[in-house]
Amino acid sequence: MSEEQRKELKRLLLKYTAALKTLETQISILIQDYEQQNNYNLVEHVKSRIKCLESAEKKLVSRNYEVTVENIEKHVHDMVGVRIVCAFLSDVYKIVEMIEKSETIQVYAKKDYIAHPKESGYSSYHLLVYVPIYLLDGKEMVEAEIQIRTLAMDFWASLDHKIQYKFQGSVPKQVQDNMYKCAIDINDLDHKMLILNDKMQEYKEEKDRKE
Ligand code: 0O2
Repeated sequence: MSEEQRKELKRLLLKYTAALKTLETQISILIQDYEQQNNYNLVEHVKSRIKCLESAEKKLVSRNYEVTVENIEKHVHDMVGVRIVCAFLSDVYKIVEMIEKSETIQVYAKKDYIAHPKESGYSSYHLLVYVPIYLLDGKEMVEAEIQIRTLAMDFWASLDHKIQYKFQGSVPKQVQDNMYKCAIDINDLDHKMLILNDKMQEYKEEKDRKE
């Protein structure tokens, strides 16, 4: 890598760091505000990261792009990533709505892998967004990806990541099929838990009315 490219990369990483900080702060404020207004905590936990250069390189190579700093910025849309994990399916859509209303975070694409799971069985809601950052030269919008999923979806995706997703080569069909079946079970559990929670909410409201 030339000195020029090294400088470019350093600056790009600074932009990603700034975007990640802005995104984390904004999301945290939105969650707290929602909790204050609704007396309900929408989120179990939030995880964030800047994609490592090795993964970014792999992504570029897999898509037949030359590995350059320019191509990372242009073609790797999830260099800045935040994952929001919540309890119930309905929470996912409330979080999406909350982020869409934000004036700081600009949503430019939505991928609903809950309504339309991937072939593997992967289920989550992805928002592709722009986040404003302010450097010496002024304002810039930086791309980021927000993944929103339930605890159950997160359990499946985290294990899938270890079992097959990152495996370089072809995964035995039996493993693929069984992972898919587990995803169906996970989806089933999410629906059952949602129904149980709704029932419990109704029960509590009824009880409060009577008292
Ligand atoms: P990692 O290591 O998790 O970061 P784009 O990224 O928008 O150019 P792409 O790759 O089609 O295009 O985006 P997609 O599929 O909408 O989202 C990619 C991310 O979703 C992945 O990032 C994973 O985090 C997650 N994902 C997608 N499919 C699966 C799956 O089958 N299993 C698991 N566990 N996660 C999945 P990375 O960069 O591929 O990986």
